[in-house]
Amino acid sequence: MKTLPCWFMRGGTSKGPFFLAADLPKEIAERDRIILSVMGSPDERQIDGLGGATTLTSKVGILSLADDTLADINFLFAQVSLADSIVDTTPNCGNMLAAAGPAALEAGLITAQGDQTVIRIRTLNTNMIAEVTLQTPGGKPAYTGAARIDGVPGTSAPVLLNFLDTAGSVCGSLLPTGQLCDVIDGIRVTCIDNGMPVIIVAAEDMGISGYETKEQLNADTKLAAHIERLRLQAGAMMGIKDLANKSVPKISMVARPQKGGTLCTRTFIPRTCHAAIGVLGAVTVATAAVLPGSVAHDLADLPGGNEQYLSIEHPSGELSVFLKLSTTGDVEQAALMRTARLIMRGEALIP
Ligand code: NQM
Repeated sequence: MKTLPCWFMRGGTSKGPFFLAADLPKEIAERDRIILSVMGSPDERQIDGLGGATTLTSKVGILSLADDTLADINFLFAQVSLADSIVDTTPNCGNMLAAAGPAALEAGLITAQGDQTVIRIRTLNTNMIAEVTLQTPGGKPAYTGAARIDGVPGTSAPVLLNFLDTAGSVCGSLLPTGQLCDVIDGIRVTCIDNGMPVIIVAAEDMGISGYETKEQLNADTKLAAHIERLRLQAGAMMGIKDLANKSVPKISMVARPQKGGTLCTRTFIPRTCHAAIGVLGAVTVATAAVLPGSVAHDLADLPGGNEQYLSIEHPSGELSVFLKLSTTGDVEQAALMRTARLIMRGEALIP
């Protein structure tokens, strides 16, 4: 058996093993063969690996030291397919990003700066830099505290994510079709990428209320087929290639807020409904909400002002996104809070 040092982390509402790039093969096909074996893919149950048999628990983080002064560490996120031998490193994952700092400290890649540590992390997926603030009392990442996020039981230490350059992460521009709103098969859509390529559509236009449970939506095979048709068309208009093998764009179906928040969402990532909403998915939906003329703007109950906390409602609660707008109404900065935890450390074994 080959042995691979491994830190199994929860980051926000996702979890998965973290590895050091130096411990993995450089050759991508060989690297992916090892990742698939560790996770137990392809297999919907991932019975022969560490994967948790859902998209949110079939994720991997790969860490290395940055070789420039803009970042401290590099983080490559990999979405591992359950059904196929696919390791997709196209998009970012803001949830796994929340675990990248603690994992880098645990692995000894970097050291803490005091009771609080600020790390600049480059996501190699899209070459985006985030400034991440961790609690590190006694030089170690804290996993206890009063911070609470919907979708995770209990409380923990906060991990603050400050995104510095998210626009056009995968697609190259914030509005990849050049429009705030397009019409596909008679349905108004907003195609947008502020950290995650997302197609935003009014839930009502997809024949749902937008307040259904994740289980109800996942059982709706007609809706799934409609979403995939829309995704293939909108994805091509967004310039994304090889859509069948990609985990982007996601589709967020939006409705008026139901629980005092800004906007209600049900997000497919992209073939099953998210139990909550992805971090950068939420940043992207929040960004659309502040842009007059977008599908999201029409349904949003906006707090207003140049610095806004937008509460993005989702099936298991809400995710608050802080947006700073320029005087011309462009989104200049996005930030939010997550929590993370080291669950296990040891060695993954590969036959
Ligand atoms: O959008 C799910 C998640 C994600 C990605 C997904 C994420 C993000 O909840 O930044 O966090 O949309 O596939 O981990």
